[in-house]
Amino acid sequence: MGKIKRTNWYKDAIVYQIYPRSFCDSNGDGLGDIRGIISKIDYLASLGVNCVWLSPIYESPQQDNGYDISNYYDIYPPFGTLEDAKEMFAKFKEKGIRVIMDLVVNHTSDQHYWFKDVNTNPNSPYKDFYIIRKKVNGKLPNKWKGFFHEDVWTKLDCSEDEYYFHMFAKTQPELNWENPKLREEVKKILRFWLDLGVSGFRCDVINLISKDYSKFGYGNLKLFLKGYSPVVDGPRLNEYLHELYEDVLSHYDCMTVGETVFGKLDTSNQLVDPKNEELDMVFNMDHLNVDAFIGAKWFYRKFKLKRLMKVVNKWQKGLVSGNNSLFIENHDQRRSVGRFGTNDKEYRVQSAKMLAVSYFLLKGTPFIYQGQEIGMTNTDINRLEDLKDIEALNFYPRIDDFPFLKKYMRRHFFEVVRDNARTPMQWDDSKYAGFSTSEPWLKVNANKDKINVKESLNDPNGIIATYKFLIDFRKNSDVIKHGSFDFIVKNNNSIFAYIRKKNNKEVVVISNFTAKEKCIKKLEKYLNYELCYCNYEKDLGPKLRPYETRTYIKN
Ligand code: TEU
Repeated sequence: MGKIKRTNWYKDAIVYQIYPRSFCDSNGDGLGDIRGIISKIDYLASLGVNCVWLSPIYESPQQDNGYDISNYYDIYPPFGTLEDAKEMFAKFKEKGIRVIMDLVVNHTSDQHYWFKDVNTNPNSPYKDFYIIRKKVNGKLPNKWKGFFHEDVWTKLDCSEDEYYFHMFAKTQPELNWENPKLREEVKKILRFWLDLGVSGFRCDVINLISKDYSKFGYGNLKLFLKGYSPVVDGPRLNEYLHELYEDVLSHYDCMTVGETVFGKLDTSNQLVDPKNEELDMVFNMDHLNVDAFIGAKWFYRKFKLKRLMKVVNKWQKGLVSGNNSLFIENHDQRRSVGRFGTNDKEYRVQSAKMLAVSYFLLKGTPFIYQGQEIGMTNTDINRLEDLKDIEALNFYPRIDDFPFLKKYMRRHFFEVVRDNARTPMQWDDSKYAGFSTSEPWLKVNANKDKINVKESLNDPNGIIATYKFLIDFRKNSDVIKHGSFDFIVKNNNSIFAYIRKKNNKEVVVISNFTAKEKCIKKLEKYLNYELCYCNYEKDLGPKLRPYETRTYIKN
């Protein structure tokens, strides 16, 4: 198949992220599955989204919920079969919804046959697929801890002095992209799924695939303080991604969005600059670090709107392609309601709508994470034994390493764990929230009685209605799709207000990020524009009520 002219459809995409194990369980085993997803396609179509991103559905021992793949060419059996997946792709297509798959190729599972062979066979032909080092004078290159707080080196079973490298769990051995044979294998995986009809990939920790081995001697502290520079944005990153583009991606009308951890604006600009032909978009996390010290969520700090505005301004203005990925939630983050200064109790509904409007009309491609559209909240789990996520379970005992902070860190621990985003989708108020007929793998939130899809759909003023409005508005607005961006209130800790402009048309968003009334008299000029959305009824004076948001247009 030759190269084709890409339509860049992703610029008009509205993406919904599905976390399959928590979305919908069709066979009552407590785990979501593909047939469950199929049963909800009409619902997704009714929202108006035109693309879904599926978190991994591949065969996997699920040590990291599928981000540890043991076979890239088949489905995790409890989720279904490859035939089910094909049927799902076809049904999404019928509804005009594209599917992008999660692509996890920085590491495999330790149960992948390549690694199993390497681990047991000293002469394995796959040895060079992984990053293996021998101890020299009894020493490894470094003593780093990885992202999941484990030693990054683990000994191979078949050797006394050879170790493999992993930034995540020891069950996630890191792949060696320097090896051209490995890169050919990755291309095969991409082609396989693209040929089955998927429209692209969300590329997991993609800026980790090239590493700077010359810095592998860095001390522990240096790794952290230097933003993990030996392992992120390595010297051959652009080259590898261009190779994938040239050999595979340019032959399909597809899109890629790369998750870039500790990604910086200048490196992101290289990745998404269309002339470089690497990625289409990146998921940058700067805005998620506004309530964490030094980018580490365990070091929780109070939210300040000013910090968020600074980051939003930087990326809205600074990305060369002009195409940001817009997101406030995903499967690794706690829920947005109750975060970013908002309130998940008495002002939950207003907060959820306000956040929705505030990010959705920025410049870029919006992503919605399952449950966000009904304002799902953080988990009510408060016992360690009820958590499932490897990251949290590994980290908890390490809190003791921070004697001065441990009290503080324990207090905020449950608030920041990834399981917050992973509780079962709340479809209705039945025992297991309509997610399953038996006990789910992770506890359903008790608030499913009032926070669920059925309830929200029945309410003309429900949060879903706001998302439907936003999706529709976006699809039909040239200003939102292609207009410029500017904040109209600067450096403020309460009001988040911006203007989008194209030709003579304008869209203005004004949001109150606090629970207090705020005067917006100085924005009077815009208050005379045509109001097209407000999350309160009537009475639109020059004062914003708690978490109020308004959208005005000038045509
Ligand atoms: O996440 C990358 C990543 O760095 C996260 O582990 C992040 O540091 C953490 O979640 C913040 O709390 C991706 C996937 O999104 C995540 O689910 C996987 O666990 C991880 O890669 C490994 O594949």
